[in-house]
Amino acid sequence: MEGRVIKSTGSWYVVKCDQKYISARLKGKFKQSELKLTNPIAVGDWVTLDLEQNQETAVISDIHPRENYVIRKSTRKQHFSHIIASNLDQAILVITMKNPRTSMGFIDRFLVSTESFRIPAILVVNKTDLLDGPKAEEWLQDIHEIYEPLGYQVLEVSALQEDDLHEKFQTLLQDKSTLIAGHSGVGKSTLLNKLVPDAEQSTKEISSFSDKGVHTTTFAELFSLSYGGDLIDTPGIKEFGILDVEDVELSHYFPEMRNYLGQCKYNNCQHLHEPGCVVREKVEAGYIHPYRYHSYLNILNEEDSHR
Ligand SMILES: Nc1nc2c(ncn2[C@@H]2O[C@H](COP(=O)(O)OP(=O)(O)O)[C@@H](O)[C@H]2O)c(=O)[nH]1
Ligand SMILES: [Mg+2]
Ligand SMILES: [Zn+2]
Repeated sequence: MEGRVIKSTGSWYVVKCDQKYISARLKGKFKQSELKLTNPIAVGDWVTLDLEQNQETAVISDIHPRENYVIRKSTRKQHFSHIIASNLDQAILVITMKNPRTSMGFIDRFLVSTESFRIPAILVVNKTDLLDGPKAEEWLQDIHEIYEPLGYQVLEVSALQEDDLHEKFQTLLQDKSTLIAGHSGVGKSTLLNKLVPDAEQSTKEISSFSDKGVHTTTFAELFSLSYGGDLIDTPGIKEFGILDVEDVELSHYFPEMRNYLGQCKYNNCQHLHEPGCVVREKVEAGYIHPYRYHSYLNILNEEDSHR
């Protein structure tokens, strides 16, 4: 049998096979990739599984190669990584101006991550009902003006007040696997429950036979959309760690810098103070937004301090 892992609680996995949900586990040692992982199997993985004699539970015997995945550094084990989710078509970052405020720096870190994973990203501005006054208008305008020219779609919603979100998001979500991320409190669950009305219910049903008291709130979970496709909720993710991005590579993950990269005087230019740096010239000439360049410098600094 084949299926897709929709939930992981540590030792048990919930696998969706056709329309059925099966509790499955791994038996014995599992062949790992060259990555050092804390979780051998992740939400979004396609797996082969064999039913056990009771016909209710199954053993996972094989994992299909991942098309892509998002990963973060393990908080528990040094030099280990944790796969958050795999086989994604796109990622939505839910952002809010207030309650809580999402900083541009956070948005840019997220976008560097998705660029490095080669996953298209969309920004969904939530809680627009709370936005009024010139400050809010300016913030919203900045978001559109900075990110849309880079190829990131920006959508505005009020997950709390809008009731037609299922239809509003159909073109975007249909037949795709979409990861949903964002700070805690931005409204991911509220949005998810409008897009998958039975999400709360299905979570509870599946939980009852596999969880055994494990805290699942920090694990990702996959929910199926009625028009095809699915959403992967990622609670408890503060940010994706930017793994394996070398300093000289970082600018590759800023789409607005990519075009100029071959043009700097030095081919290992980090676009700081090097003479003949075309990226810096473009910042000064207004072709690259100063906020974005600022984020670039911050990420470069942070990454250095981790080494
Ligand atoms: N005003 C307003 N509040 C919202 C909106 N969406 C969600 N909230 C509220 O924000 C809080 C956090 O929402 P939740 O969905 O739990 O956020 P999550 O942590 O990202 O899953 C809840 O009290 C929601 O009712 C919105 O569009 N407008
Ligand atoms: Mg939530
Ligand atoms: Zn340069």
